[in-house]
Amino acid sequence: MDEVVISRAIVESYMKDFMGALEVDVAVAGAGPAGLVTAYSLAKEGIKVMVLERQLRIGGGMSGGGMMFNRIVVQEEGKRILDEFEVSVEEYKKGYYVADSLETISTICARAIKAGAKIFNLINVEDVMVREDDLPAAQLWQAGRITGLVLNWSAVSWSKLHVDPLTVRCKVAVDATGHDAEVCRIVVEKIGPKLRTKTGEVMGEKSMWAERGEREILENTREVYPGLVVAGMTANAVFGSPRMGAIFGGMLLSGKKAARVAMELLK
Ligand code: 48F
Repeated sequence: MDEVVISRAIVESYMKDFMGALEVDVAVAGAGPAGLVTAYSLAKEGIKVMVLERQLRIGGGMSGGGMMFNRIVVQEEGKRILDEFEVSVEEYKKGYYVADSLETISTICARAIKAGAKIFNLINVEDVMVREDDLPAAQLWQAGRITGLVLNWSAVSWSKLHVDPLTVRCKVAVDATGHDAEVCRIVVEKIGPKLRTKTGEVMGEKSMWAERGEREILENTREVYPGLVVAGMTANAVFGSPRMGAIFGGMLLSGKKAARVAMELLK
């Protein structure tokens, strides 16, 4: 075996995918359960989608289950999605189903990749691109739309190096960065309080309330700024809804809805 051939294979194969992903229909920030289900649902419809994940591992909070017990609970609607992914699920009590969090997240990730989603780990989304060709620059920040995500290697931000980023152009961006709603916070910081929330800002998630959190997440999964859709815990954080803890049906359902919203916007 030739080490240089191994190196060429890795770099060429990666670059082919990365170059192909620089202009996509949908760019998703965050490879937690919501982002991965969004990516899977879009890719299986033939939509060009890429996912950017800051960490080495994918899966966000799902692998840790509840308090590091690596199990998740889903309700009836969530179970139907796990059945679709062929993840093993056990009924614990009527209306409560339990699954292995590692089996769940690794299966969803594998299915997303097989469906054609391109997932890049160790890349941090640090800014957005905003454009509106017909507008004078002074009005751009009032009425522009998100046209891309700005990225850098996670290692660059972790080591606080000053290295300029690169950019991905997309027709729709999805913020699936979890509790911190990072892309939405960037929009507020750089563009102002222009989100479609009561305050225009990220309202912040409320204390644990599984029933309400799971119910409200679907309503909250929508376009929050032109060209920017929120999915998963970000949706509840942005609209000021409760967190729901280790019940994960809402994340899966939100991922599916985010894909539907993105497809509408692509039309
Ligand atoms: O946190 P995360 O799992 O979000 P989610 O998909 O699911 C939430 C649940 O895990 C759980 C819950 C369920 O009841 O409340 O918390 O909404 O996944 C978010 C992913 O986004 C990555 C982060 O590393 C994680 O894997 N991420 C966050 N900020 C960035 C990012 C960023 N700026 N750039 C790239 N990735």
